[in-house]
Amino acid sequence: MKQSMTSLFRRPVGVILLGLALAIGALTGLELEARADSVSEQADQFLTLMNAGYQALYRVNSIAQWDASTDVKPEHDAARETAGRAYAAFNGNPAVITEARALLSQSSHLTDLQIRQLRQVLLNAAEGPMTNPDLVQRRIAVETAESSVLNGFQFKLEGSNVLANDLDRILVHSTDLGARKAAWDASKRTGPALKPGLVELQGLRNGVARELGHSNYFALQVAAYGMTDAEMVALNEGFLRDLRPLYLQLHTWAKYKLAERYHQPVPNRIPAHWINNRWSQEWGGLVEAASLDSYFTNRTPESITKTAEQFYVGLGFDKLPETFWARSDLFPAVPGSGRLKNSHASCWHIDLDHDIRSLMSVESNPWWFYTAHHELGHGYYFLAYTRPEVPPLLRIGANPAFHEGIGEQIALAAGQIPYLKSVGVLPAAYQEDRVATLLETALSHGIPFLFWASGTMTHWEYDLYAKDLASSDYNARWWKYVADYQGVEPPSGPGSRGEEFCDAATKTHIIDNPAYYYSYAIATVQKFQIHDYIARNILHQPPQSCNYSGNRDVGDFLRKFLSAGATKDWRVLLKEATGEDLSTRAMRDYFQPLTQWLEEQNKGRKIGWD
Ligand code: X8Z
Ligand code: ZN
Repeated sequence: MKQSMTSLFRRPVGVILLGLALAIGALTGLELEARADSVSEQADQFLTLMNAGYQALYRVNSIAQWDASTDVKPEHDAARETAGRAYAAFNGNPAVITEARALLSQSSHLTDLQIRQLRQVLLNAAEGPMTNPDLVQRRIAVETAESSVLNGFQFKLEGSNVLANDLDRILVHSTDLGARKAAWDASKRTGPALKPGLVELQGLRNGVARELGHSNYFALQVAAYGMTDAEMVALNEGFLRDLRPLYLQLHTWAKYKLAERYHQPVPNRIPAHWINNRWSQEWGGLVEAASLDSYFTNRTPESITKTAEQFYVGLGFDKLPETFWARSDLFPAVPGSGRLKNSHASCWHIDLDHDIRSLMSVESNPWWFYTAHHELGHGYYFLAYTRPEVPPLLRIGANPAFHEGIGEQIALAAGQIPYLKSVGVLPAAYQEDRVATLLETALSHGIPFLFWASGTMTHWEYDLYAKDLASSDYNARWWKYVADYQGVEPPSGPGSRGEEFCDAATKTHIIDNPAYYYSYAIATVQKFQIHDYIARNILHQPPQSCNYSGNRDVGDFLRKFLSAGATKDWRVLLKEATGEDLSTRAMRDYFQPLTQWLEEQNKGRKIGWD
């Protein structure tokens, strides 16, 4: 997802700036206090103003960021920076902070909805507190410059320009280890270009968070869950503890399989370029009997996004607004067009109303099929909570993991064989190999992903912000976690990725969506819980092989918690929806049939890497 903000230079410049000036002027006076005859009325007046200013500037900021991400050029970067400053000038205004704090100190006179909005005002302020304008402006400038480097990076392979999709294609299909290593190496070249900015951002982001009393930037992000940073790390470690036995079996099976594929001795840890993903975060494509590649070769990229929309429409959701199709940027930039765009998929709630857009580079293959369903999940969540009962300040997920989880869960459902047959992606005669499907699901969007997300990403970013990780240790720490949590090593062996590289910075989120990645881990756990509930209690079908297609009861069930946005506590929403607290129970149940099969396959093999 993209929480964002822009085009101050397009239409509404005068209106926005005038409104902004009036709003700030109004806040700095004490008129509010004089006029309001009760705390609650005072809060209502303040929140009316905040919601209006926030929504207007959110839109301005989003459009500037959208332009900068879809067409990288200096004038778009300049507009993004200016819009970012205007957004911070309003949301981080010291008068806003003082007023929100004063109101919250009298919370016994406030409603739950008012308290939630006021807390959100303070979280928004903490991203750009104008109690320290210099810090905020430097953060915005460095983030703009870093995104520009990342989004405009020209990958090269043997001297030729290539796109990220081209590198991914080699990692997915090539069996030539030399070509695989070249693609992997090429994908890591953004790291050194991004490292100096990341070093600056480490200090600037922590500085910004500390300005309003958060202990570090990681803690500020985790505050969206109502948790401390240490609690978040402990939650993620719990996931890893629960799933470690299954991961060790999968890791063992995978390394034997890969050694056979590449005619190599079986390694202890898996060399990163043997795996189909630049960061070894997903291990798809290892199970030939479950490969769906051939069923996508005759489809168009357009049909991929339309099929994804159809999934949601079948559950009773509206078609996407016409503006979604007119304004989104869904396909790779045309080679030679000179346009460079962000290659990472995202979905944007531009105006916190009905202007929703997705930025993707869709090609016709199973990975983009999955990702299109993921992105539209964000889009349908935006639309579900865009209603008068949910004020703009609370038009966000119940927590960030809810936002990631919905599309993840729909993508899980859209990958199930009975569904794929019912919509004609697979022929009616397709014979499912149940173990193969389950193994592919575990490898591609389940278990290794958690060891990357809860393990490597969460721990490295925790160290970066909460432990002020020294820049001389960035890469060593990165590969220590890759080795310890994922059981993966660099292509040229341990110790071959010195500090002249910065492999963490090659991951989009480290630059663009910092201290957020545990949200995907929680989303992964939660998607199995919600899917489990739907399969057992609404569809009465096995969770591993079911079909949501056309089921309005499933749509009604989802809409109930999606439409709440952040007006309710996420723990309450999850419990109300599934009857359970957050737990790996459903995930373990889902893959339970694999355990015995894996143990048989791995008989006599050394399990794990230590
Ligand atoms: O970043 C994403 C989405 C955008 S919200 C495509 N995902 C994570 C990643 O690519 O690393 C989806 C799953 C994990
Ligand atoms: Zn997402």
